[in-house]
Amino acid sequence: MIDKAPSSRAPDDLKQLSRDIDRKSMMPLWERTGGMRPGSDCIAMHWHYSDIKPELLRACELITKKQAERRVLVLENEALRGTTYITNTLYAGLQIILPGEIAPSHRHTPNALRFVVEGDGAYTAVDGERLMMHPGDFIVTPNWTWHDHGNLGDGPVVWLDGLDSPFTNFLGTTFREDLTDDRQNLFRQDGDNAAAFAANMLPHDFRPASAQSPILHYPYAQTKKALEHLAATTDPHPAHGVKLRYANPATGRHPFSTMAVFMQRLPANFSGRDYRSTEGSVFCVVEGDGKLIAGEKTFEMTQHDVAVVPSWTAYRFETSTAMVIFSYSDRAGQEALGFWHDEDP
Ligand code: GTQ
Repeated sequence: MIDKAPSSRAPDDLKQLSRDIDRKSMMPLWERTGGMRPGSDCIAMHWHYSDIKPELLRACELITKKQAERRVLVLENEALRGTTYITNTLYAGLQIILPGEIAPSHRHTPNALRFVVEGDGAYTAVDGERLMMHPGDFIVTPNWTWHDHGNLGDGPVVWLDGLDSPFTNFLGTTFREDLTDDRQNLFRQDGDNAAAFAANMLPHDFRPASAQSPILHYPYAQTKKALEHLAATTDPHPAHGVKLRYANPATGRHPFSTMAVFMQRLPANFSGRDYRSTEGSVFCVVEGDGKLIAGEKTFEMTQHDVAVVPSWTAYRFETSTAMVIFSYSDRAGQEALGFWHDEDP
């Protein structure tokens, strides 16, 4: 009989087995605690812009853009200190550039997004074209495209960098390269990219070469107009208000293979329903004030504040004024791999 009852010696023998196999880099699965469940060790967190901004300005006095290459304060999840990650799959940092400065050109395999927080007159050059940045704009830096930043204005400009570097690190696929010149050759005219891809048309012979959006710049002026129109003519979703997803026109899907990107508008005095999904999300307040209640925590959010809600943590919004909130998440990657799941009661 194979399935006979263990003898009285069994508990000691079992412990001995665990010790012996440990030396051989093995472990008994039956001793694993926790088991299989959604979510991660990451925690929901909130960064007040009033805490971030003074430190960015302090960094401006202490290190030049050239020395720093990118003058960025990285928002790290408390559960992931030392990694540069805000969730297991996402990076977030706030970058500041002063008038006249240049952030030298480089390229890397992680995809990057810029969300312009404050200031005017800066540009990011991507793939041979200069894109002027205005507050509320969302800009795509597809992986392996050369990019450098500059500030032609007369005040500091701050934006949020969102990267999928945890994906490339996890997969062992992180490469980067510096350009010898600080500035890349601008072989395209201003407006070329928008003319070819952002007029609800595509060049007739366009064949997507990658999963990233061919549109590089999604101006806030357009996004705001759409949100306001929908807010005036439709009922808000009970959890999300009016929420739009930035689309890749070549696929109808997300602007990146990994990151989904959104802008939502919540009306004044909104009391949102709880929602959770397997995606981890980074939120940045564009306009207005309100609460983000994530799990047991309540964050009093105001303009330019950033918050993170990790996978499978239930959250909801309560507003005082109307609020506009930008966000990005790893939903695109989860959907592509067939793992995304949500709970919308
Ligand atoms: O501006 O190219 O926050 O390469 C991290 C890595 C910004 C950038 C970051 C980067 C950049």
